[in-house]
Amino acid sequence: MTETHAYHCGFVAIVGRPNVGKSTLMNHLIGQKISITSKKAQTTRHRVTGIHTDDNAQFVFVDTPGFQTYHKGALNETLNKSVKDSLANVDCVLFLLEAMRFTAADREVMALLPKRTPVILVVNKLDKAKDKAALDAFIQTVKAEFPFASSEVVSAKHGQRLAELLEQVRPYLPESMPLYPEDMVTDKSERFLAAEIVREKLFRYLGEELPYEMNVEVEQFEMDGALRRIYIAVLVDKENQKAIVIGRGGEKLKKISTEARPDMEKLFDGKVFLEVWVKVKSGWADDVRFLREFGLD
Ligand code: GDP
Ligand code: K
Ligand code: MG
Repeated sequence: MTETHAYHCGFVAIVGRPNVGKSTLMNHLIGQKISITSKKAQTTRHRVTGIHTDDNAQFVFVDTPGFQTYHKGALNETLNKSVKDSLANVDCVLFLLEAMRFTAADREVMALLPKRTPVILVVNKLDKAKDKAALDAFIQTVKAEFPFASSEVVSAKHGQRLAELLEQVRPYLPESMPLYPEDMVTDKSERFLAAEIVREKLFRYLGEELPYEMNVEVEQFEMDGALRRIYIAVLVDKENQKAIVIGRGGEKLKKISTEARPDMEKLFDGKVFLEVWVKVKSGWADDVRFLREFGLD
């Protein structure tokens, strides 16, 4: 008797309160060497961020709209509904917790978990939990509060037990042809990823000094043969914030772009020329108004 192996493909949402390790998990699940080989293949009802493809299945990991804005405060009613709807439409949900920590914020996210879609409890930061018995007890406590389909303990940062996690998800992926090319790992554009890298460095080097209202904008992204020329503006509200981002003698901004460039080269698999500067938003807005008065835009 010959057996034919059907291909499977499905959507997997990664949810959890801020800092449980969702982004770290996503990065490790889709592989260390991220090289974008194709742009958006098709639009779906989901916000796709990471794709893992193997011989038998394609796992499409999605950000859930609503969770992005979660850090700004408690989820409001409308957001709750949109989160619930999007979670009901995936094939599997990964609910992330940090080992030995189960907070009010975790419970708020938990309250939005779907009842009909399988939810896997993923206890992350295994490396931080030294006491095995305490960890088991912790998992039992959490499991008592929601009918999880299964659970897995991982360390996203150290890439521990991620293969086991994929095996837990696999049975929930429906039979389907792959939706994306096999070498595609993300549907985010290079422009978007370039801005994210600069944002990450700003967070790292400004810390507490980080201006609350700050935007990172790619003003220009052009190919010059194989060289990518990327011009990025950091938009802040006030002059004094501009000084903070630039740093004494320009050291902060220099460090930010010096570190962002090699990250981009690795990600895009090619040489990058990068220029990052800081602009005060109000001045910029005034420029637009000025242009409008003269009918130039
Ligand atoms: P997100 O807000 O849920 O996307 O969380 P991040 O992925 O940004 O991670 C938040 C912090 O947790 C970062 O400092 C990560 O390095 C750290 N982190 C993520 N996974 C692990 C892990 O397995 N072990 C440890 N010790 N730290 C982790
Ligand atoms: K974070
Ligand atoms: Mg994140």
